[in-house]
Amino acid sequence: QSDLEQFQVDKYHSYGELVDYMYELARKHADIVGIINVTKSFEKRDLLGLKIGKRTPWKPTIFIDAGIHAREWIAPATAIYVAHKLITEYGKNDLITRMVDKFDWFIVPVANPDGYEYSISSDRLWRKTRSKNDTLSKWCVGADANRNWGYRWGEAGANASPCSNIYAGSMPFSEPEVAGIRDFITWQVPDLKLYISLHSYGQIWLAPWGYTNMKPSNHEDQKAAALRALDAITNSSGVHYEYGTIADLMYQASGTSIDYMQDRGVPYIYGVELRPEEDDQIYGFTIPARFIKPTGEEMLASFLALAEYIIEH
Ligand code: ING
Ligand code: ZN
Repeated sequence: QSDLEQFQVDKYHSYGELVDYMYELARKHADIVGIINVTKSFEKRDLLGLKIGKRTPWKPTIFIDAGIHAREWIAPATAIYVAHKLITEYGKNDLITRMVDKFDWFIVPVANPDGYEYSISSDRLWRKTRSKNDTLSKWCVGADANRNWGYRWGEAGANASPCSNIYAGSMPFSEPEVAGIRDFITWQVPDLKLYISLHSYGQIWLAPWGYTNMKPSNHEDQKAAALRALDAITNSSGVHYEYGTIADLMYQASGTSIDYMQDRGVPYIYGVELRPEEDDQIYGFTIPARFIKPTGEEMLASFLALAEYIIEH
């Protein structure tokens, strides 16, 4: 039996195992899958992802990242689950086939591999990157990769202390992972239509902005698309996700990837807080692996619904 058949998408894995699996998918399905090499992490890991789509030029693109926060393990697992489904159901499932034909899907399952590995080896609830800043952060390591983006950097809902869990970093894009994703999207992702960043937890579907309670000018269209995604989730699993802007529904947060993409003019942008629900008292970030499949299924359904909405509009 090959590695591909042995890999369990409904289990948690080390970064190395996920990388091996991505290479395996690209090798076995070379007609629609390629490995993307985004950058190197602070600790010199290759930050890799998948490009899923037929090899034809000029397609609109969808970019999904997960694991920007180390401890949110359900997010990388969900991204891998979705990727595996898009790839293995291509040519079998009609909706998947159509949406893989129409779009290039870029999926980066672990945007913060150093932090992810650290959350496995040393501190399960680690959130930040693992960068070391000699002058400032003698004792405290890492920055919040979701406060490090260069739009409204360091404003409300971010912290200037390296010891804070929402430390914005020494400057915008100080974290190589964040700068690498910015550069990749700038130079290698033409016609980006939909950006989704997977987090946990709370079952919340988030739209821009994070830095302010004001609404972007295309808020109503983003909301209409999001409601389609929420319908798809309901039809898939029956689970409820709340919808709102980051600042309205959660808290003010500046320097997030969401706000950066909105400022760049990407038309549809969402952050998703995956399972469990917000007031969950049992699992939180340490949600058991048996929830990967239903969470993956509901996200796949929602992403496909968004892709369809985008084609219609
Ligand atoms: N929550 C997010 C945080 O960075 C968020 C809120 C989610 C902002 C998605 C932007 C996009 O604080 C978690 N759980 O990390
Ligand atoms: Zn997060």
